[in-house]
Amino acid sequence: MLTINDISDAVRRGERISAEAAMMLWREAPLWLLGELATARKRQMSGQTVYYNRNVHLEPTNICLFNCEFCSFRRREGDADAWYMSLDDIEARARELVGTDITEVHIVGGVHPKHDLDTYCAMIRRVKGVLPHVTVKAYTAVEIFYMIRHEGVSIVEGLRRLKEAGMECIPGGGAEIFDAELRKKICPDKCSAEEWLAVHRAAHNMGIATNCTMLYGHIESLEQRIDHLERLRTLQDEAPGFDAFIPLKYHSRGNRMSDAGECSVEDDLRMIAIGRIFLDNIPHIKAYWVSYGRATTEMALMFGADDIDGTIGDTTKIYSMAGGVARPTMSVAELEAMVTAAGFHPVERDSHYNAVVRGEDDEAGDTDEEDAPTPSVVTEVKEQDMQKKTDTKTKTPAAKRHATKPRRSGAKSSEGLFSRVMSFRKRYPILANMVFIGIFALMLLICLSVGLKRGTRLGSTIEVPNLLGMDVDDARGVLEREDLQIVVRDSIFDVDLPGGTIVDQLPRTSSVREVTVKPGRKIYVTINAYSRRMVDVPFVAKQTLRQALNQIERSGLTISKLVYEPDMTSTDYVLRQYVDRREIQPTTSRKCPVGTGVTLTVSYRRDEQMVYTPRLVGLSLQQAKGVLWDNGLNVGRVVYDDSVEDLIAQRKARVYRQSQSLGTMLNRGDEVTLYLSCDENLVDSMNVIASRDLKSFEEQRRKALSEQADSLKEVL
Ligand code: V47
Repeated sequence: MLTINDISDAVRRGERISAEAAMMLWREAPLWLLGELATARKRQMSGQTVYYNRNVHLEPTNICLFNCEFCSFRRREGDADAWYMSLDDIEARARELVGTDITEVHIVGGVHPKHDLDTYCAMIRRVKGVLPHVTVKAYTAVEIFYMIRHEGVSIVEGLRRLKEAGMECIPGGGAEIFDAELRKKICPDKCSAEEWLAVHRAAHNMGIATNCTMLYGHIESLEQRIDHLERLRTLQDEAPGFDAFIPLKYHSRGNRMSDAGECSVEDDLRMIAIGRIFLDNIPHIKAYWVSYGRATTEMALMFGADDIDGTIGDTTKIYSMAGGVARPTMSVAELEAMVTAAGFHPVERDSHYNAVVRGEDDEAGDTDEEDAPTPSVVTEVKEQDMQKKTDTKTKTPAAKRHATKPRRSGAKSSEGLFSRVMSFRKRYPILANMVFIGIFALMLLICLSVGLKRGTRLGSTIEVPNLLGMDVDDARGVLEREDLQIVVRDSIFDVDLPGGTIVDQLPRTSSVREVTVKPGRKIYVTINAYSRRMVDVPFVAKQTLRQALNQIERSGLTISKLVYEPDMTSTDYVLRQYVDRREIQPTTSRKCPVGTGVTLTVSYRRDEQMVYTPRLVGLSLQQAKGVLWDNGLNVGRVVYDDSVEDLIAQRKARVYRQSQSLGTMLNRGDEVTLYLSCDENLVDSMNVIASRDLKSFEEQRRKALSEQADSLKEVL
């Protein structure tokens, strides 16, 4: 029989839990345990990071054809508080945002009877025309399904047109609750669960990332909640593309479901935690602060949420009209403070969960590194100021009197010294002036050196620790203890490495190369991303293999396999390309996670079927792969020796042996097994042998070629 302990152990081991287990956790697990388990799951998926973004919402109209029971936003045409923005109004609004630092405009509103697919596309175009660098996250699947059906086109065609207009991702709204009976009760006009899921499935297959939501805390049952989550999880298994799940707490003011009341904060925390634990394939859980308010959002971070949404700038009315946060706005400093207060590390993200790296000038309140007073100096100044204040404030009248009383003995001795100095000056004026100048110069020198030492801490330096392979959060702790700062500069994606692992650092340091810096300095690191960045798949067929390899590498994808096919006319010409066994056509617009493999079908003339095995010893795995592909061969098994202890060592390891030695004749497309080691002596000595082999191979080739040329001459 399933127990809470079994389920907890499974979650801690990073395993998936069943719907039954999720229900049991919800009903029976104490709140603290849910917090612990959801946090464990969160750590497995996004470390200590909590994301926020700089965004605005654009709600073009609140006039809506649909009439959902829970909606406080919807108005009928002609209602006194209905609004409608024309395309010009939308463009004017976008113009107001020029020069701000937002990265996302989230467009969502009522389903207006006069809007068709072209209107929706035009809205996006107007925004993108004015804000080309800002991501447009637009329209719920409900709006999309309506406009597509109204237009009489397929979902794929509708999405293609929206994407062409500039829509980059789709928000998660409109999901409400999937259960058909309940959906009929609370939002009878909206598209069905299957239609909502079909829009998201099609978007994912087209490489468009989306979010998903669930409206909870009204009249739904626990079974209906878990059923909703299960349908999301299944879709994500079949067609991955959800970036975040956003549980949306029902707000009861001003709508026809007010009698249902609102659920407790405990329910909110359980919802977030179960969402995090159950949806093990959705990278992020967003606690939408506009809906939850600040206090619950902060607590949500302890229950598995790793995103709190953005700055908003008082641009959405959906929640304020239903009793959520009124005039929602948060500054970056406030968002970051909320995350830090909960013990997590705030990271600004773009709409695809890439960390936004801003120049120092962009960072509000950031000062020039060289000019800024170092922390200890700032503390000293503050302490001196404090001392001054307490001196004047706290002195009693008696103490003040005491402070102004002349100190007799001291006064006497200083008077004596002064008159002796003056008489020396009278007697030897030149000498006295020289002595004064000397003393003054000495004092200036001392002041300068003390000042410089304080200002730049010239005296003290710190050895930069080697952070490669460390988790970014652990590294942050290490650097903070050393009085250094960490800045995540870039991210890569390696499926085999845990998210948050540091794969590069600047300045670099190693056991043979120590680097020292001044305290307070920034160490820039590149980490392995927690979730994959999506990139466009380039169309590379009808090009030479070399050109195709270059383009694939530049796009962030990799080669799965080269499949050779005989051809009458050419060798090393790409005939076709596939991703996940699906052929990519010139018109295919496909996005894939970074690092996805592309299979290329490549031509060869029968007389050019054979190739020589190239020299691979001494190369890293990445370099060896490139050389093999360049030579028309595939990578076979990759075998590491005992010196390669972890995934970071794998990146450093070099080939010391190859299954077919240099110069062996192989068929195009054959595989070569690579043996790698971190043992520098082993790699070096094998390299020496490989260099010798290369020399004799080249000599043999030269000889064979000249013999061929000679026999050709004889024939002629
Ligand atoms: O679909 C409407 C909900 C959603 C109420 O994808 C209500 O990043 C509670 O989906 N009480 C629209 N909820 C908002 C939305 C959203 C918000 C923030 C971020 C993202 C994202 C998406 O708001 C609707 C509906 O489920 N909603 N009325 C109400 N009274």
